[in-house]
Amino acid sequence: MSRTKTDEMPATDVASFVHHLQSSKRIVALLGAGISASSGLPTFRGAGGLWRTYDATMLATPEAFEADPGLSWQFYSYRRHMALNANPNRAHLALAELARRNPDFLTLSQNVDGLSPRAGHPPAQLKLLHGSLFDVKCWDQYRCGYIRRNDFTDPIVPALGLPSENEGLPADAQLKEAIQKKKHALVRGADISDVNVQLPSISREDLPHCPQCKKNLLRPGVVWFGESLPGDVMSDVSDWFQQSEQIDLMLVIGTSSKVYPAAGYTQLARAKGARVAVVNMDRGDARELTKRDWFFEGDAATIVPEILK
Ligand code: BV8
Repeated sequence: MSRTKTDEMPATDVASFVHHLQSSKRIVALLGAGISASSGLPTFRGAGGLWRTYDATMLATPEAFEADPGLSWQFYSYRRHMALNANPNRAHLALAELARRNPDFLTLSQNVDGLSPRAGHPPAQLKLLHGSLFDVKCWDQYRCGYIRRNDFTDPIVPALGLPSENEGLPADAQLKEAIQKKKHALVRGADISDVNVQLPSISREDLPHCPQCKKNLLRPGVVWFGESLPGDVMSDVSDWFQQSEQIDLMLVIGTSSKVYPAAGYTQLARAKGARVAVVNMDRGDARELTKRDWFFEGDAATIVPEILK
């Protein structure tokens, strides 16, 4: 947290937060990878963060998919596998409960892991800003437009099955290590064929293909860097903000607030009067807080159910 004058330090006591929550009507939450950390899913930039080794801006892009769809699909198939084997935690459940209690509460999630929907969060009050690992769509949305939602098959095609556990290193570690080597090659723009990785390079015909146009590959239904957020989601969110005369509270849970336009919603809420409560393991990611706000340091899975009960 950037050092502000002491009289502007945010509150840290739950009592004053609960008092404000009880008198709040219009509430909005922005979720990031940190809310799913306790479900066993690595974050992107935190300690041991998944992307610390993979570098998001290289793998989560259309260019990376075009350069090596097999590598991209192995990265996403691995994350689908991990998310399917994870469970929503008490923070996901507490937010779903708050949505059921308060129709004026809206959750904006940057996460693609499917844990908020699986927590029973009312769908009309949950906006997945960056799509979902479990949506798959034709590479060519312009000419074909095929999209399949809630595809939980794991692996999505046999060729994407994780290397079997009995080949020495646990499959996940082996896959991560191999992808990392290949990723460095991608970053360097080197010819990845000269990168000796254990990762089986998957031929194009073994990757998921679009059943509609029968021509293009299917791609993960997530929003990559440089891509616009889904138009329907963006207009729902802007409608919600426009309909909000005043916003009473914004919860910012488990996010480094580095990715836009998602991170920009906090300022939008402030402009409508919102007081902000940040839940994060790292003070450094709780920025621009004033004495009107709160900062709760620690694990979202522990703190969120506490402060929302
Ligand atoms: C857009 C899906 C415009 C994929 C994700 C050049 C061209 C175009 C745009 C840009 C550009 N340069 C910059 C931009 C903008 C860019 C951007 O913001 N870049 C950043 C890096 C600066 N944004 C975009 O590209 C967006 N699109 O702007 O389009 C446009 C308009 C017209 C035409 C063309 C383009 C699209 C961004 C979406 C990218 N996709 N995900 C995938 O997942 O593979 S983003 C990805 O990062 C995830 O969704 C993730 O959720 C999100 C944000 O990260 P966090 O969730 O915050 O995770 P992180 O690890 O960073 O932090 C975790 C936090 O939790 C930490 O604070 C940690 O302390 C805390 N924590 C850890 N454990 C716990 C915890 N807290 C509590 N409890 C714990 N236990």
